Amino acid sequence: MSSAEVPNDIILFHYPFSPFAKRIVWYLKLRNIPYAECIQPLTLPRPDLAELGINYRRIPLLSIGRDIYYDTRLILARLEKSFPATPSYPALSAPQNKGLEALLEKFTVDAGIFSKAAQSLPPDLPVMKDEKFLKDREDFTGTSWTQADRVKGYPEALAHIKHAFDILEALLADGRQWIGGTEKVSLADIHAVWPFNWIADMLPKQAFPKDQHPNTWAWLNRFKKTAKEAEKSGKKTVSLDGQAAIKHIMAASYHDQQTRVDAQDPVKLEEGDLVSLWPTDSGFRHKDQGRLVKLTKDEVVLAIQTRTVSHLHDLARETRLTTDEWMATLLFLTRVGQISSDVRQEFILLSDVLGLSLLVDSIDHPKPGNSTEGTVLGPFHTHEAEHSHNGGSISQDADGEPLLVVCTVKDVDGNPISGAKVDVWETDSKGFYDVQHADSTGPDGRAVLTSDSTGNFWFKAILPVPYPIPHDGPVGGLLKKLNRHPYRPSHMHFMFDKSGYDPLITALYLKNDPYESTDAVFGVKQSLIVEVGKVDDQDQAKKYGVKTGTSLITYDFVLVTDEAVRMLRRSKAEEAMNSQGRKIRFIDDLPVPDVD
Ligand SMILES: N[C@@H](CCC(=O)N[C@@H](CS)C(=O)NCC(=O)O)C(=O)O
Ligand SMILES: [Fe+2]
Repeated sequence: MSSAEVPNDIILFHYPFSPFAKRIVWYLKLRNIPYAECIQPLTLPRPDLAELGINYRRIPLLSIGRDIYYDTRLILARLEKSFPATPSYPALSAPQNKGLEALLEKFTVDAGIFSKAAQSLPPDLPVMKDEKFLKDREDFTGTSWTQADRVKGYPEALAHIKHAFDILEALLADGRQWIGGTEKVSLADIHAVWPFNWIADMLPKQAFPKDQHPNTWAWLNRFKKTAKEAEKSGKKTVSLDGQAAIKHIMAASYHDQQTRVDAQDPVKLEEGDLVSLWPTDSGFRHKDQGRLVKLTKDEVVLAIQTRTVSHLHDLARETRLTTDEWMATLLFLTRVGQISSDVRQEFILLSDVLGLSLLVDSIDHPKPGNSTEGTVLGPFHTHEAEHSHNGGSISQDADGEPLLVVCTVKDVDGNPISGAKVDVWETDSKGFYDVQHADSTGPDGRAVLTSDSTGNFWFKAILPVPYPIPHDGPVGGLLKKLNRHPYRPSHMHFMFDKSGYDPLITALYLKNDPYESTDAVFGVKQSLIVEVGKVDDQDQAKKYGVKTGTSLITYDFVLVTDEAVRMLRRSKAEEAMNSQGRKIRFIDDLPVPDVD
């Protein structure tokens, strides 16, 4: 598929400062092959690429249809194959020079000229004063880019580059116009020219004086002029923004239909294997994962899928899903969407009754044994609650049984945490949250409090009652089919927020509730069950401004630091994967299967 906006279905992802990208730009321009481009930022992040599921960080990349090619060597080989010479796309490669082309490519890509040139970038270049750029390139090369370390490397880098200039000068010594001895510019020139052109533009001229390399300088200028002319006379390149590029790629078809996995390849991989792939020279910290589609001596092709997609496919494979079953699922999900609104969130309910909300919470917010466990958020938290002071009442429901709640917030060592933001919410005495009343006039049964200097907070509320989750919609229908009731045991929700600590979303459940062990959303945990007491002495009643005999809940909440949770999340991931006999590695804190 090709459209007017994306000529030849080609999109080049690059930025103008990249000498590697120039190889491709020159090639396309000199061969008169029209294409589109999508300009990328000079440093990470590159959200367009991330949205395409690409981790590879090097520039340029080139898409043809739905296939995305990494690395200029592969891109050029692919373009040579896909665009054989025609009168409109004149040949650039000279058959008699194939060997020289290969040698020159090896020389400029693999002999380290680019990295030595990058090492000798002059300190007065604007990017070299940009901390963000320097940090970004440290990630790219895995080496230090501090001024001090760079200065140390200059002499060796310059000597290396000078040696490379000498080799070019020798190749051009017989006075030839083009490096392959051709009449016109050829692919051999493109393979040779790009790092030297970059160096010539960038480094002070006295580093490589013209009189020492006269033929090289003349050839560089000749190339530049020829490339410029080709650019002027050819079609203007179409520029796409990221979204347009993504849209085009996702709607395109695969360009390369000749996929096969070479069984003789020493890596012994099979089609469909989950594979990680990364460059070994630079940008090696950014690894892609995908299913192996093609493996030949020159090419590895992966089908990049997000894990959700590959697991969804596995679900279908494993359960031998029928067309009817899948259609019923889609119609069910459609109904879940249709009934949802600003005040009704059927998807959260669905996630809750499937036990998924609780599972996700326990994976993402694991809690060490001595801290308060989390539980489901549920669909009824809002951001409308008013700020309340300690001792205030959060409920205006006169039918509710008065309740005093007195709590502390501490860290795992028992130190009080002051200034923690505490969100509290509960239903009215009929089991409905404020947002469920069509005639609701504002927040009720909810408040935002702040723990005081001793880590205490307290408020007046009403005794929670059991309530059914909304069950007049598709989720209710599902529960019925499963012979499950829709009730949640009596509870009150709490959410804690304090910088440096892992956010805690939890709830307290009343002991001896009839639904204690059959909660429709699996939220109850032993450690969160509380016994309701009574305010029994006068002093206490006075202190909190309640009558003696008022119901009382007390609880000591314990928060854990972000860092402790991060460590625990990691060790639990390792444990979970190892117990399934799977080897994993961590990439950006996410466990991914390790293949070697
Ligand atoms: N071997 C790769 C090298 C590409 C490369 O190193 N490109 C540089 C820009 S010239 C790069 O990616 N720099 C880091 C970045 O832009 O993220 C190729 O031929 O495409
Ligand atoms: Fe609730």
